[in-house]
Amino acid sequence: MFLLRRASCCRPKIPRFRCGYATEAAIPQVPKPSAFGQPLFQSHPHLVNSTELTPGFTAQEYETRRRNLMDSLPDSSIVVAISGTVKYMSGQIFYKFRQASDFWYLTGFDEPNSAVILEKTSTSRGYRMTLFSAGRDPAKEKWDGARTSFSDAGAIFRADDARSIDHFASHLRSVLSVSSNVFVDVPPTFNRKSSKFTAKSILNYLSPPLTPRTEYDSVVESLSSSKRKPLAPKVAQLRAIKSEAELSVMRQAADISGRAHAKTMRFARPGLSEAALAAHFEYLCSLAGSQRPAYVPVVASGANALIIHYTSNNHLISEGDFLLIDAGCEYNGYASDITRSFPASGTFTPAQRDLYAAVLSAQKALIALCTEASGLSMHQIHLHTCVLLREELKQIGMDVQARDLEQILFPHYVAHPIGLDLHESSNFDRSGSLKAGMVITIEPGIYVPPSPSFPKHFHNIGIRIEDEVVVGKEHPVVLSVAAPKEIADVEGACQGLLGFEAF
Ligand SMILES: [Mn+2]
Repeated sequence: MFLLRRASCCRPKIPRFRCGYATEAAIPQVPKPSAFGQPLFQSHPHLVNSTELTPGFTAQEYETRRRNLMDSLPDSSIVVAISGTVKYMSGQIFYKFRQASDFWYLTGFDEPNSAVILEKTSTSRGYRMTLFSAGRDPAKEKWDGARTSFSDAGAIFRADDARSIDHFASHLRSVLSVSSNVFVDVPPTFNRKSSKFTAKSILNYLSPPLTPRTEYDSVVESLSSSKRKPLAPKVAQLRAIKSEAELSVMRQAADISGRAHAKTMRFARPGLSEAALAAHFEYLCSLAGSQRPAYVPVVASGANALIIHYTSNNHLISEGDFLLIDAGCEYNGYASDITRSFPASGTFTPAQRDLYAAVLSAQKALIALCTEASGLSMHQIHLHTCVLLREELKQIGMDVQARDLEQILFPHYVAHPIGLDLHESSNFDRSGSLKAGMVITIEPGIYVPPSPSFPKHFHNIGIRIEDEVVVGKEHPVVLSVAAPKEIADVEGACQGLLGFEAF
């Protein structure tokens, strides 16, 4: 009795999101190991519900994405999307696999060494889908875990045909001859050395080589023709506007990260290492169901906060330090990205308070502009940031030139689109008007170097306040509300007055 009570009261609270916990009475009985290469309802009902293909998304959602993509392309087009590959840290030591974003967006299929070909047709579906994957291999699965069979892959992921990746090159060749436009991306990481995106890399990319060299070469020659067009800008147009399901998952990702920020404020204290705060944040996110950090976190104490991408995170926190944490988790495929700044002591000094209030005031004014009705572009919001920050600084006794602001005090951009990727910027038009359903960050900052040009009491303070904002027709919606931001709330979180415990 005693032991039982002790055990139950020591258990962690059940986190708010699906993360692998269930009450004992409701532990679903499923066969182990799984027969699939990724969590599905059949194998992981605690992660994927009966209406979903991947956590948070129905098969119909993926169907709609493919349909929208094919509808945006001219007749006689095909789309070729390639999976990610396992990346290696060193020798045979691999990193945890992460699927390529566009391939994931179009299929929901989470295995490496896979590809999909979509052929535009005049059928009611609008396209034909062929999914290529590694398929079952008991010898390899004994080492690396289950893979989805071709028949399951076809049925579950709604492919007209699902077959071995060994057939990819020959199938590609057969459809190339009857297509006028081939939308395909060469994986951008492949040819860093030469900085050239050659068509050859697409087939080299799939490893190990799966069909004879000669067959690759002939397909490559076809791909090199003028038919070939980049796929990423087309998919980016769709990815820029988030669906309700995407917004829901992004809110959960931001909620997990926001609560981890609040708890890490409580956990922080002078004498701890920056690394301990990073570890604490990542632990809390993982426990809440996040699959990985969305990026290497910045945990910067004192003057380290002046380094925008400070990620060594290995100094000790001193008494009186102001801290900057830029950290976010990835949850069910979607990134979150939040920055908070707070005093290590739990109480702002007058100088920290003045500078923080200036950045916060600008940040809130900028968020209010994130509407379709404003007619503004992301770039106009950036320009407005520079004006606002100068006005705010003037009010606290820092009268700075525009040049000093943009080159020294606020040297980075104020926003970037976010979604499956942390920075969905490469195909995003910064000068296009914001549209409802876009999600962007708003992240003004001020970083004061120890220069006689600036008031001494602000020296070595670095502040950034970053939220994720859904652009609305008339009103913006902040996804990252769980992370305390107002001065009273930040002090409350640090001092344990907001109801957030450190763990
Ligand atoms: Mn960011």
